[in-house]
Amino acid sequence: MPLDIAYSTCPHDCPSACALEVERIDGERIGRIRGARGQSYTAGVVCAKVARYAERQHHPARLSHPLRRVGEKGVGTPAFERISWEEALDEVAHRLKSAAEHYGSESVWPYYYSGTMGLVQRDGINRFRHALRYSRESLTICTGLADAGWRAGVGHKRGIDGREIEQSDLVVCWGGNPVSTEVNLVTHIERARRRRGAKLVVIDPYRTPTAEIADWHLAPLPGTDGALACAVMHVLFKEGCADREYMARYTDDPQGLEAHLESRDPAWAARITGLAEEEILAFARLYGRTKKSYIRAGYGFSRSRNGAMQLFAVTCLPSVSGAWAHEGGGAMYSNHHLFPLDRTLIEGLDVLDPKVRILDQSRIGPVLCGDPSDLGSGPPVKALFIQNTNPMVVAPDSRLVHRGFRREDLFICVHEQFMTETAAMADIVLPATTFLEHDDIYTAGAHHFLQIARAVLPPFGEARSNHEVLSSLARRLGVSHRGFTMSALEIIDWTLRASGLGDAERLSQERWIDGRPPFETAHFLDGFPQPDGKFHFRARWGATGHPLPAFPDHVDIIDRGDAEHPFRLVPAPSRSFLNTTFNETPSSLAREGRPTARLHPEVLRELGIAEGERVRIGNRRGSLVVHARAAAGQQKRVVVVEGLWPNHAFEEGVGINLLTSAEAGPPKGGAVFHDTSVWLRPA
Ligand SMILES: Nc1nc2c(c(=O)[nH]1)N[C@H]1C(S)=C(S)[C@@H](COP(=O)(O)OP(=O)(O)OC[C@H]3O[C@@H](n4cnc5c(=O)[nH]c(N)nc54)[C@H](O)[C@@H]3O)O[C@H]1N2
Ligand SMILES: Nc1nc2c(c(=O)[nH]1)N[C@H]1C(S)=C(S)[C@@H](COP(=O)(O)OP(=O)(O)OC[C@H]3O[C@@H](n4cnc5c(=O)[nH]c(N)nc54)[C@H](O)[C@@H]3O)O[C@H]1N2
Ligand code: SF4
Ligand SMILES: [Mo]
Repeated sequence: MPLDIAYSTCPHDCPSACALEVERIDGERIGRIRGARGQSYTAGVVCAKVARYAERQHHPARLSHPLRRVGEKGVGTPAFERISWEEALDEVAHRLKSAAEHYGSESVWPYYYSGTMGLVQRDGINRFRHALRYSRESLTICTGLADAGWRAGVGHKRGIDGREIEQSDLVVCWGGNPVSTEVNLVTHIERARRRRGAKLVVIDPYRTPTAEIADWHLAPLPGTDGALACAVMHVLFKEGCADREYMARYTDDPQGLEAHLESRDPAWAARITGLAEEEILAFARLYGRTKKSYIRAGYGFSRSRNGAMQLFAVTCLPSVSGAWAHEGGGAMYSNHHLFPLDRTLIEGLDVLDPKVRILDQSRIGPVLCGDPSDLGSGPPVKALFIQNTNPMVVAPDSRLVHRGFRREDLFICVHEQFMTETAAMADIVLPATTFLEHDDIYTAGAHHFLQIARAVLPPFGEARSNHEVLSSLARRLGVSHRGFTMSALEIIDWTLRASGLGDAERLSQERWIDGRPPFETAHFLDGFPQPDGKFHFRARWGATGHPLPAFPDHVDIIDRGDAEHPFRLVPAPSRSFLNTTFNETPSSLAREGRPTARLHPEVLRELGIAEGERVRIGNRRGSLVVHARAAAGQQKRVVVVEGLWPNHAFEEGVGINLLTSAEAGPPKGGAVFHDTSVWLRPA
């Protein structure tokens, strides 16, 4: 059978955005997927779940035609009947229109996230929203807190090129688990270890697969990294490892910072973090004496009420040591704003009305349940149109989310590839194409490439792309915006040209553009992207009425727990699922086993639970049962449940986000998944 290699880009919500080479069989099916060798960040490597993407692409449960729910909500496929695209689109258009007519346009909430990271297929929903004055969405669930923390000091969402890690002598993975969540980073770290004997330090509350391969694992309590970072800086100042010349030139207030840190010594941080004082001191000395030190800030330690501050505090380290100035030195969080892309056409910024209300995506539970602090003076949400996300599982405080989705007066349309637990709540379900079946362009969190992926397969069944569906609805709703008359490729072409980045034809041929800036700019030696050109030790948080101070610190606003809730839950990502994507493929399910709590061996003993037995975890929001597993390398108070399992994988049908809070982290919102105190009992 004829086999050829097609080029693509991984669309999933993963910093790596790998350049892919896809085996194509008969032009209809795919075989194995490999990482492109020629793209120097991907460097020929992809994760196991995407290597076997054929399992997901050709999964027997892919949605192939539009469906109308005729049975109970939440049951899934048996509760739906097949309908035509015409019927489905007519009904959705009718229901959105009637909600807007009766309750105002803000009663419609187009709700999305990053199931695909393709700019056209992901963000086109904003053009639809703005053209119809539907409620806006604040994208807080993943990056809200981390963005605020990074920007407070550095100013702009770009960092030191991961390819420079080859030149580093010390790599610190801080609150991230790249072995599971961003495998390509490990390629570059391993090169530095092999070639230069670089050290790898992992800072994570539990022994992740990344901690297992590290030279050194520091396991603080969740939500205490601000204290650790301050103590490290305290030592740098005390022991002559602070680069005063660098700070005088490139930072705003080094004297103020030094005075502020005077009282924040390792003994103070040891009390807060639960680490030993000597450990903190030794790490500070290692960091302070290594100029080519590269901090890879993950998202994990930003998912706390004090998360923006935690990330900010860590970005201050290379500004005290001066590591930013050295090749292989500095820090990295995300590069999503590296390319100055003109997003006007994709997102319909020309028709955005800033007066339209903004709803917080992480608070979808409270929003749907009518919380006045979310709705403001606007109407209740009466219609949801969902693409690219699975809030019935991924959003915090599931109890409220589920109650909201069960409302009989709420119209729900879900455009999906699978009958997710969110789709099962919909009135109309529309089948979506995968990245192999539509065109798009991609920036990346972790690297410096802008990439394209052209469709390499025909759409499965009757599946249509996000762009096609939005265009058909827009026509039915009388929207005249030109974006809805163009193809995805025409939008890509316009966007590239308007951004001075060539055109679609050229990018299709070249596959990627390397946007690495010159060394001086990349390392902020021509100034930090702040109004005064300096790194800010004094954060201007850009919002009022929040509890974050200006200087880096431990801010004690976390859910610390109490006598009734002595444990701290970390519901971290698993290796074989990507959020909830892949939690439907047989090999991922087989590798992950079942929902499991990792507990300190002494805690198991104290609870009288044997390895593999059931344990109930709960707090004021509810409780659920998982199986226990003894895990060394974490503090006694820490409980880890890797996910994201479907709700139905739990005995009582509700998943881990039953326990997490929908409280918005300061300064401007953000989900606080890893900031949850709980109790444990034998089940
Ligand atoms: N296989 C796989 N890959 C993924 C994903 C997935 O679910 N599975 N998800 C994708 C997405 S959407 C994202 S945003 C990224 C996320 O990838 P990461 O940047 O790795 O961030 P998190 O997944 O939130 O958490 C990572 C680690 O942070 C730790 N952590 C939690 N709280 C704290 C804390 O207070 N301090 C410290 N030091 N560590 C803490 C957790 O224990 C966890 O090991 O990965 C992407 N890639
Ligand atoms: N407990 C806990 N909860 C978490 C996290 C955690 O660490 N712990 N992580 C949080 C984070 S970081 C994130 S980013 C969120 C992510 O949560 P989600 O954004 O909901 O991510 P997924 O679960 O992968 O859902 C994406 C959905 O998009 C669909 N999809 C993919 N491509 C397309 C397309 O082209 N068109 C359409 N219409 N659909 C498509 C997929 O089939 C999938 O069902 O979860 C958050 N929730
Ligand atoms: S590592 Fe991330 S970007 Fe690369 S193939 Fe896997 S999911 Fe996709
Ligand atoms: Mo995320």
